[in-house]
Amino acid sequence: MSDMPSSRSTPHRNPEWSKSLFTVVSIVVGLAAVVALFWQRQIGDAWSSAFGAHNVKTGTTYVFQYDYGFHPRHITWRVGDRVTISLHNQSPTHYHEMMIGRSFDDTPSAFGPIHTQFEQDFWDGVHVTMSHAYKVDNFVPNKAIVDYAGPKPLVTEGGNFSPTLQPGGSLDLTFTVPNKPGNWEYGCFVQQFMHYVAGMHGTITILPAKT
Ligand SMILES: [Cu+2]
Repeated sequence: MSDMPSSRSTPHRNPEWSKSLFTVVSIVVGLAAVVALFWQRQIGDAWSSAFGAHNVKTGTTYVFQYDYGFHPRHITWRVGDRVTISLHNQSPTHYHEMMIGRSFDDTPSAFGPIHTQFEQDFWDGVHVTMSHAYKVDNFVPNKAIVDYAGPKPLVTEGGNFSPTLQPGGSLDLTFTVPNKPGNWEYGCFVQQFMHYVAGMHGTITILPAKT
């Protein structure tokens, strides 16, 4: 019994010890918060891809190009909605384009087939208004019906509908989402598909018109 009081005889905690405990607890809580945030994002992404929790975009969708990717990586539109893609090349050094389509057109090369563009061009037959064109290297309208509001960029022939922006370039494409529901892809095929391979692509879900 004589040793009982001694085991309890710590009325004052060591202040150094509580300070370091506080630090450790803060770090653990901080890390837990970061992990939770990432986890939540993962779950969110997995949930949207598995169950199609669609955030239908109306009005303007800002699409940013960088070395090498697009932000956002997924867009959902609805047939019949009036929408604008506001495309911005954020790269300080590289040209980037944006094609929208399905499956690939292949060109043979010494290293095997190279995907040069999409086999099916989303923009075929679509009425598009291009505006605010700035630092556009060239633009291929392909089979889209294009109106130019403001400066008209250098228009070239051949291949999918695709604006190619210089570093810092931008433009707006306004159109009514055509009756082409389903899944589409967008990508940058610059430098023999290498931008695409490096991550420059995303997906578009087009929902049927509201009935
Ligand atoms: Cu690119």
